[in-house]
Amino acid sequence: MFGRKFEVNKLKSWKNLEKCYKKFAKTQMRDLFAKDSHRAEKYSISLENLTFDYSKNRIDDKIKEALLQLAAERNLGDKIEAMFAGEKINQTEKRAVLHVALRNRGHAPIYVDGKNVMPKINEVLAKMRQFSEAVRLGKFTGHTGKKLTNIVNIGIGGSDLGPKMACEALRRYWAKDMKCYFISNIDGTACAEVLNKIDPEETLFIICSKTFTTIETLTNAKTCRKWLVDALGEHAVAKHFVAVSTNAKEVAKFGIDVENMFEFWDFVGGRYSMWSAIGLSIALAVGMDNFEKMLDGAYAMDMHFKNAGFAENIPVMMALLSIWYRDFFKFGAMAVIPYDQYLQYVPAYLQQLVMESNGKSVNNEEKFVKYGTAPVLFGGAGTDVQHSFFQLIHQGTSVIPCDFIVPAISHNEIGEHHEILLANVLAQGEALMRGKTTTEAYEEMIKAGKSREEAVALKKYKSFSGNRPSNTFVFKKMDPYALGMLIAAYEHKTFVEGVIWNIDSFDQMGVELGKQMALSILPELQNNAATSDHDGSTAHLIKLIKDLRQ
Ligand code: G6Q
Repeated sequence: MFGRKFEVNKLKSWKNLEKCYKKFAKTQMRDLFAKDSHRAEKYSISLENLTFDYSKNRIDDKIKEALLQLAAERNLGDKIEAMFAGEKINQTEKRAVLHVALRNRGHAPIYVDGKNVMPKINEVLAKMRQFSEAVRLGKFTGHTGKKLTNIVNIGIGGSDLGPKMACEALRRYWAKDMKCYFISNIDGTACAEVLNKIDPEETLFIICSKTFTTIETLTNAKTCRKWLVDALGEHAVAKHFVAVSTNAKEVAKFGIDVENMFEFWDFVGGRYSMWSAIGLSIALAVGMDNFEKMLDGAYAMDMHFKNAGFAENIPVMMALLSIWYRDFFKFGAMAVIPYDQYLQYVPAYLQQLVMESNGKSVNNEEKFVKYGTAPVLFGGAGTDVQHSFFQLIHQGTSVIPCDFIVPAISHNEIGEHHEILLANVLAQGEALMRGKTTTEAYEEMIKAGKSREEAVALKKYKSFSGNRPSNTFVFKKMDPYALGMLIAAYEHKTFVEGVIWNIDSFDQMGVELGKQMALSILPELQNNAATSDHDGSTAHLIKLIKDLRQ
């Protein structure tokens, strides 16, 4: 849709960045900090009470300028406008990309194919409010009249990770008697372990599936339906099952009254859908007011992204730094470490957002790209991960830029816990940046009373190369508004990266091949049909498993 044929790595700004890299690669951040006492203020951006500190990165003003030139040369501004205007920027699927419309709290019209999408969006939000309030107040009850207090979200991928992450992030806002469960995996264990814990009379199942054809979700939904019908009878289904989908026909076919269906649209990508009715479990758990506060936070980030100059734009700077490391330093991975137990599912959520959106090798001009696209993203909650993979982050042979996320105030200010947590996140960023030279390591050991011989023998093991980048997000407290801001920032970062890499961040064709092949293997496992057309290893594994199952 953007018309021009070109290759990103031939752009003038790209070539310039290659030169910048050569000159700058050895520069030490600890020297940059020593030279400039205002570096932290200079390289921080605040939006309300959220601050993005990117000062511990291997950049200076010149590099920043060169990165901004790349954004300009890729016409980023026009592309942001195109997304917000509802243009069909998902070019392989010929769809608009309008998760921003779902949280368009200013309610200005947004048109797709000449039709304003806002009235429908607001209608569904109103329906979510009505339904979630009725359930929470015990007005909409189960078949036997009991209050519905177990919410079971059945979905997978984009229909699971967002609601699961957000429900956990906002656990402190759950109604006292409400409990949320998530079933995604086709592994029967996922279903069994949830069903073992709950009472059918008090359970509401939300089947979340954009297409309503996903085998895992439909299989799990059928199992749960049977479990409920066995306990309460066929008539109970209407009171215990609702669906969130774009596919009314399949919803009806499954046996759910379309009255109990919450609609969304093909301009909402699965991994961008937690702001739609896919977030119904969030609304049920924390209440619609809080759900809307989450939308408000995302809207604030949307407006910042749309209107702030690129040099002062959080998602734009996040993306440019990521590209700097991925394509010029050739770092292949990044880590996201929230220092907040409630954010423990954020890395898993971002894994899908980043790797499914930008894990691509063909550009928008049907050419294989000649540069790196999405890095591997992994992470986990601090401080736990300091005691697992941080060894590699500090001293491994790969440099892995980190994002640290931390609220200044905890929901659980117990004794010194939060101060210790805060000290740890700050220490990690500082240690990664500064490192420790062999001389420093040696002197430290001597001071601590080690013999010279021992200190010499250990000084390399105890040294840290440092110069390892990190960003730090600090905000006041993990509330719905802050969560909305944070997640929207990562969404837009992902979009900017896709624009610069000239790839479609909104399709996911890479997940198809495995699905397709599973369908062909299934009958071979179920019947005694001979294995056909597989490589030797797969055929061997099929036989082995069949033998073991007999
Ligand atoms: C997300 C992907 C994918 C999708 C799941 C579930 O962007 O498209 O993760 O969300 O495959 O799809 P359904 O919602 O259609 O069941």
